[in-house]
Amino acid sequence: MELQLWREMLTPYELAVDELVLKFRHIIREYRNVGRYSPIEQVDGRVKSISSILDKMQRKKINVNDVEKELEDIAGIRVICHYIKDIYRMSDLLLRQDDIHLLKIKDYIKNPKENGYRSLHLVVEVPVYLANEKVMVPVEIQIRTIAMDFWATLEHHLRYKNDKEISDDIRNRLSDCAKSITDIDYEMEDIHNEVFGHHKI
Ligand code: 0O2
Repeated sequence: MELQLWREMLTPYELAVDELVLKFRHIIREYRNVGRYSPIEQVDGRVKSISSILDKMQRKKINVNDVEKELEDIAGIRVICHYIKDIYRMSDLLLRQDDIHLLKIKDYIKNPKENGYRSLHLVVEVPVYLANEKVMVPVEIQIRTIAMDFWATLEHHLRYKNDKEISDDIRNRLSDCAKSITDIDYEMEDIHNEVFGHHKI
């Protein structure tokens, strides 16, 4: 596909990312305006680069005509929360908005991946208004704690920025790190509950 066609195809995804980042920024602002702490530490969005899309198409043997149907994370939002309970609260808050249509939930917190990866993934559809039409755009929202993000960021770097295959030993050590980080996540949440009680945020 020509570069110009890729750019045209990706435009609605860019608008959808902007829209969703804004929604989360509004949530953060609302908490801060009433003097409450915001359970969201950070929110970022991106549209997958053309080269990453091509890599993933190759890896998953996806034909160019099926790319929009098959790739759910062309548009991606990452929301970093403080505590595990915040992840589910933020997900509920978002899904209550009536222009957000849930397509899929993958709960890698309740069911972590074999390598130890944890995060809540929502695939939602949002309306985007182009000059002459309204289109529904799928967006993958990854919601995770600071601790989950710490592990995922370093693991991603070790896996993707490395030409060598990861050995079983390294795989096991990464999985052990994921377990320790999970324990710390729960302990920090316990401490938070003890200090602040189980107040609704
Ligand atoms: P990037 O560079 O972050 O965009 P798959 O991608 O085959 O694992 P699928 O069905 O496409 O699986 O969707 P899934 O499981 O929801 O994963 C999509 C994204 O979640 C990945 O995108 C990563 O961002 C993140 N992710 C999933 N599993 C892992 C993992 O084991 N480690 C880390 N660090 N991140 C993970 P991309 O396109 O793989 O990468």
